[in-house]
Order: sequence, then C-alpha cells, then structure tokens
Amino acid sequence: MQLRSIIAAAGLAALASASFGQIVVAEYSTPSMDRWMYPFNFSAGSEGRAALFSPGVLAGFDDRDAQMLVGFDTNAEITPGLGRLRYKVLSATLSVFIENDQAFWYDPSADSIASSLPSTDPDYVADSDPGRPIEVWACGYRNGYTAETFGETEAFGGVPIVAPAEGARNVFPALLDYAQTPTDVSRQVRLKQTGSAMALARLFDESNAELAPGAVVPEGTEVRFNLATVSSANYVYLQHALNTGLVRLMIASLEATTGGPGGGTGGVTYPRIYTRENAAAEIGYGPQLSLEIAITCDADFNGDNFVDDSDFVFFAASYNELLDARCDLNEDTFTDDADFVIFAAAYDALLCD
Ligand SMILES: [Ca+2]
Ligand SMILES: [Ca+2]
Ligand SMILES: [Ca+2]
Ligand SMILES: [Ca+2]
Repeated sequence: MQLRSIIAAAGLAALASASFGQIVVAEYSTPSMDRWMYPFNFSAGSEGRAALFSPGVLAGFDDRDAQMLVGFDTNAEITPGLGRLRYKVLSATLSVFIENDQAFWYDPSADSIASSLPSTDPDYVADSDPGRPIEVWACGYRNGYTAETFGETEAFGGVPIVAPAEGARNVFPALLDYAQTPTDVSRQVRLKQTGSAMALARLFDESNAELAPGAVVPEGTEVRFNLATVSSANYVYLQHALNTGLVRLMIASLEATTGGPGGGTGGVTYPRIYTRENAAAEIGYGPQLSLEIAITCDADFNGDNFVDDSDFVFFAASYNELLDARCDLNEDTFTDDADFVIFAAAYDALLCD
C-alpha cells in the first residue's frame, strides 16, 4: 500500500526567519507495519483485523492476551538521529478503527486493575462503569529483539515456546521507568502491578462526535489516542522513537471475552480493529498517525525556538522530580544540577541558534 504523507516544514510562526527551528507536520494514513499479537495468530502480520481482549486471570495466558502492534517509520519525514532532546512533540494522534459492530461498551476512563481480578480474590473490586478502556502503551522487547528487528511477521514469543505462553512476548506493552527500563504489563492483573497506560482511547463517530460513555460501539468508530500529553517517561519514549525514526506502539484492552453486549447472543464481546491489510484500510479505516514535531535545540522544551522563562518553568518542574528525564540535558537519566548548568547557558543565549 502506498504511504501517503503530507510534509509541511516551515519556520516557526513566531519567527520571521526560516533559519531558526523547524516544525514538521506529518500525516501517516497507513502504518509501516501492524500485527495482531496473539499466541494463536497463524497469519502473523497479514491478518485483516486484530482483536483486543483478556481471558481473565488464566494460567498459560497473559491477562492482556490479544494485543495489536502498530509501527510508523517516520525517518523520511522527520530527520532521525539528531539526538532525542531535539524532538518536541507539539501534537501526536494515533487513530485506529473498530471492525466489529456493537460488541462492546465505550469506557473512556481508567478502571482499577483490581476490578479485573477474579471476584474470589481478596483485593477484587467491582468495575465502576460498563466496559474497559482501550489502551496504548510503549513497546518493550525481549529475546534480543528491538524496534529495528521486530517486523510484523516475527515470532510471537520465546521461552516457553509452546503457545499459550504467558510472559513470553518478544514485544510487549511496557511500563517505563525514568531510565526507560521496560516492564511487561501483559500480566499486570495477576501480578498486581501499579502503573498506567501511555494513553486511553476516546471514541468518535463519523461526524467526529464523541460517543457517550457506556454506549455500545458501532463498526467504523474511530479509536483515538492523544499522545502529546503523556507521562514524562512516555514522552521520552516518543522522543527516542523519533530519533530512531521508528514509532512503535502497543494497543490493548482488558475487555473480557465474556459478559459484554454480545455475550448473551454468542457474539464477541470485545473490540476488533482494522489492520492495514484489510480492504477497509484503503477507504480510511486503517491505523493512522498525525504528528506535529518541533525540531529545536535541546533546552527549548516547549519547541518555540527560544530558551526563556517558560522553559525554565518546565525545567524547574522536572528538576523537582529528579527522576524525570524530559529535561535531562546531559542524558544520565536524572534531571539535576548538572543539567541546570547546561540549561543556564542556553537560557543566557535565549535563541536556539
Ligand atoms: Ca499487518
Ligand atoms: Ca469499566
Ligand atoms: Ca522555549
Ligand atoms: Ca542529567
């Protein structure tokens, strides 16, 4: 399929000269790769749809058992290799589209992980609203795989190699710490891990109206993730992804395989997503990514090509956290006095270049 990309590179609006920072707007109407990450997917990479579900807490199966990997190669539009600090995410929106009709409820808000435990567990709490949110996560890898080497047809997992294989995915939804160390959250429920997804989806109909929470979701609904206002660790992940030119994201849900709107009639009860291989992708229902990226100097954290008081406010907040790498100018994972020295010099210069 042909990649349609619209590239608009221009000087920043606030500046007359194009020699200063650059804003790149890139629209990807289809991904470079997508893959249903499910142990029993025997057409890996070429499947036309990807279901997202949880079998519950079940030995041998991950809690987030059926996931969807999407990847966008951005290096043709956004120059890679400049150093991750130079990429400022002004806006970033990932959209995928629902393939099945009226099989699950819209839940736009986070659910307690404990609500996915078996009701016999002492920590169990009831879900407070219908359905389960659709989540997007950073990707982590095991068994030597990386974003560079994990293509959509690669093996699902390593040891144990006999499917089903819990905790064995070669690429997995990851909770990241300040140093970008990934923790696989595929078994988050049974391991009782705390931590939130990069973003939760909001769902929109074809007239761009958001569905009401609790609504039964029709086919063709847009599943939209805002990736611009994410945690510091996930923001740094996106910067690294742009620096390598490989944006990789994992979509998942703890929606159960039983009990939803279709459960009583034999239908499925969880979301299914169109992949790029589905014919529907050619008419606008494939995974899509919109990016607006400022490429400026390291210490210009808000991407307006000046290092000024607004960046200082940003720096101070990161400094107070210490374990917040967004303003880690010497890239030792901490934001501390050594970074302040670098910031102060850039602040004195005011202009990025
Ligand atoms: Ca695919
Ligand atoms: Ca819920
Ligand atoms: Ca600035
Ligand atoms: Ca540092």
